[in-house]
Amino acid sequence: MTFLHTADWQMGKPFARIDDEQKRAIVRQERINVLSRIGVHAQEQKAEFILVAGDLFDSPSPDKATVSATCAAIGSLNVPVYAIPGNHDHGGPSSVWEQSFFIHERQALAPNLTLLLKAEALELDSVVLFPCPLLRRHETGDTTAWIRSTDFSAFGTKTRLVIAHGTVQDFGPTGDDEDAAMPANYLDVGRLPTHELDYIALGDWHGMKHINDKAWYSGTPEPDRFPRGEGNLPGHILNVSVGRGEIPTVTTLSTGRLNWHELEHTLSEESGLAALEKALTNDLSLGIGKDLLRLTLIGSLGISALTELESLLATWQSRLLRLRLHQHITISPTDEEIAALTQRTDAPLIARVAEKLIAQGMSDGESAEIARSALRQLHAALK
Ligand SMILES: [Mn+2]
Repeated sequence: MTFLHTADWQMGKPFARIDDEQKRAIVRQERINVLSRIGVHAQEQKAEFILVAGDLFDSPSPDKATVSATCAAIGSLNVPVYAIPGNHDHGGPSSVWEQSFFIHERQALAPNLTLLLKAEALELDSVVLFPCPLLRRHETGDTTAWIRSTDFSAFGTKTRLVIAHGTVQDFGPTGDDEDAAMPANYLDVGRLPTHELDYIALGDWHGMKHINDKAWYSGTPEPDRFPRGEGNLPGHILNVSVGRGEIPTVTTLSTGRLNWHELEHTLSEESGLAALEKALTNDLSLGIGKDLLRLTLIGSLGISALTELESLLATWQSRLLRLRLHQHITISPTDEEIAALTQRTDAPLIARVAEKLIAQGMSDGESAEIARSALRQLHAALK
């Protein structure tokens, strides 16, 4: 028996930090588009159904257009889809799942979608699902705990699948969720009666992650943030083949389209801007309208080179879906530039001012920043 495991679609994620409205729309739309790529995999793999381990929507109150577009995209998947609410789209009173508009659109557009809003076994033809829905954003209890007291004898030889959303281990100070200040939604996977279960489909961690023989995070099918640390592999879904009492065979299928890059680059007078251009064009092979880049620039540049850098960055600002810049460049006038500014026998006052600005611009802080900016203006004015 084969099925697909995915999670963290976060439909309707606003991407508010992308200033350009058109680019923001592209990044948002790609989250809907990824479902058609999941659909192709479902056909090719002959998947019986798709499990969505939480955070189908980015918020418990997505706008109507997001609800309609998501239901239509799910409806075009030609297999049943089973989903639990996660922390972003938790269940409970007045959640999206209870709203009449969602209920209407689900019936009209996505009759193949089943929401698992209760922590109780759901017996299907060949499998039993053990859903662990989140009914609030931060759950202090372990949502998988109810499974421990289940009487499994009733389920015979049907394959048993757990669907849960949360953290299974300390992934770092905030886990993978931007708003989780403490380890809420902790899942004690180690206490599950593993021998009675065949697969544990986990959601919340946005990268693909193998927890044990039976427990996996699929990660988000379309990356939605800049990389965090090693071993994070977003942009995939998992193809799972398993029967009762077997160790599942799990393979990774690629679904992501947008590339979220991270680059730290040191600029120097010797390497100039050519090395940076090469890194962006050849090494990252950044293209138009498909890449986002977090770029950290360190080092120092001369006055003219700094102006050239600004023009280079403006070009990439235009080409990329997003350029998030952390610039720690110090201005370091070339010998030529210093000479041109300070050795002006025709204007000794300018020479003295320039000398002072150069000295002030060497240090850190706001006044150094102002000095560097003043020096650039002086340089431009005298050109
Ligand atoms: Mn989550």
